[in-house]
Amino acid sequence: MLFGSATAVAAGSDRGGTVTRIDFSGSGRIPLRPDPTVEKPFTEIQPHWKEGQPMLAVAYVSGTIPTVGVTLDVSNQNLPANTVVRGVGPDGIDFPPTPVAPSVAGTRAALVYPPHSASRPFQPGAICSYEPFTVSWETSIDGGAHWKAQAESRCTLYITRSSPVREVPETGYAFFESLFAISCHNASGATSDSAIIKCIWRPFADRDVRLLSGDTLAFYRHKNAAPETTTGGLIFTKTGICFAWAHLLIDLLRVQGIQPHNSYVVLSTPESTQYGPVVGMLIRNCQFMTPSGTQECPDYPYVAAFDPHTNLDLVGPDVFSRPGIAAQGEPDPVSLFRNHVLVCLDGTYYDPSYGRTYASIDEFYNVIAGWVVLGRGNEAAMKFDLNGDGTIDNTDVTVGRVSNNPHRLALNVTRQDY
Ligand SMILES: [Ca+2]
Repeated sequence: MLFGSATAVAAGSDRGGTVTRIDFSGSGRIPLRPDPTVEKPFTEIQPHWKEGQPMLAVAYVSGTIPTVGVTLDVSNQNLPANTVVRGVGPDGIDFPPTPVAPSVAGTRAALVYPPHSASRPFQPGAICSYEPFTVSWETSIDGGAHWKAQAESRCTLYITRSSPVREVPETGYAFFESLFAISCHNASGATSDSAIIKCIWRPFADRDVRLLSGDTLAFYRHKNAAPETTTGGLIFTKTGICFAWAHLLIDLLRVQGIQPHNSYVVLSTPESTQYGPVVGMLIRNCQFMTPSGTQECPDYPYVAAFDPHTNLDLVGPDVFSRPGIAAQGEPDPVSLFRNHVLVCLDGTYYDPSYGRTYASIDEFYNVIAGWVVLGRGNEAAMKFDLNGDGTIDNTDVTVGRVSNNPHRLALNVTRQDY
């Protein structure tokens, strides 16, 4: 997905004049926050722009009327005291003609257009993203018979379908600009909940979920066991685990005023079996060689060492984690999990981490390559460096004992709000 240029500035000088300040207000305005940084995790974007600042982003709820005031810097054209200023915006959203007395300083004149409500509201019930929202500011010296374009204001403007669900910053859900960018950009024009869900899902299905900065978000980027479990953490670090990805999908709906209930579906593995504690489920694909542990553990006959760097892949001798199902930002993601989180919307199970959907939980078993329980194995007997320390010793070390039957164990399924 692509956004409009984020580096452009709010004012244009192509009409001879410039906008030196612009203010957005009105009861429908949504206070946006910049994407989180270490220094500024939860600041607000002030709804006004001054010359020299980066392009402003503002947001409103559909059906509300924006209020805008501007200051124009134009050449001194001997403008009379009863100069009339108006703004001509997109989609008939104009700002009414208003007399403004210029204040002249040498060859320049400043025109301060006080805050005025637009001539019409943003289209009710429809999502929109103006990238940018451009208003041409014009003057008339004959009471409105003739108009001269003086300057243009440009800013990014997001329109949500409904009032967003209230922020809960401590859970990582806040009005971050990238949330509005992804949500409003993809769902532009959508009105119904089901249409909005389909549109917002699109970048997930393409495995191309990007922040305003252009950075792609990832699931366990570089196979690091990233601890981020929330939308804020995912946006901040650009990598997160399945919990964060499920939060992100739900939060993109929440900014449109959609609050799905019991949609957060946690799949968890049983704690243990008769053979020992359960390590987790393997996600496809895995390569299974000849099983060497059939006698000790017939239900989990394959023996495998854990990747010593992540513990989240198997590295032989009987099972190798191989590239299989691509995840967000990772064509070859980690493959061993204790749990997983899906989002159930309109009866479909969305798997944001992988950009896949399932008609039922049963269908999810198709992506399971097998199950791993914790056991012990002897390196010398296996002729394999099971703990990855570079030597094969006559010692017992921790190994995985693996079944390649996706239905060997059953997932526990709980549905909740997050
Ligand atoms: Ca060893």
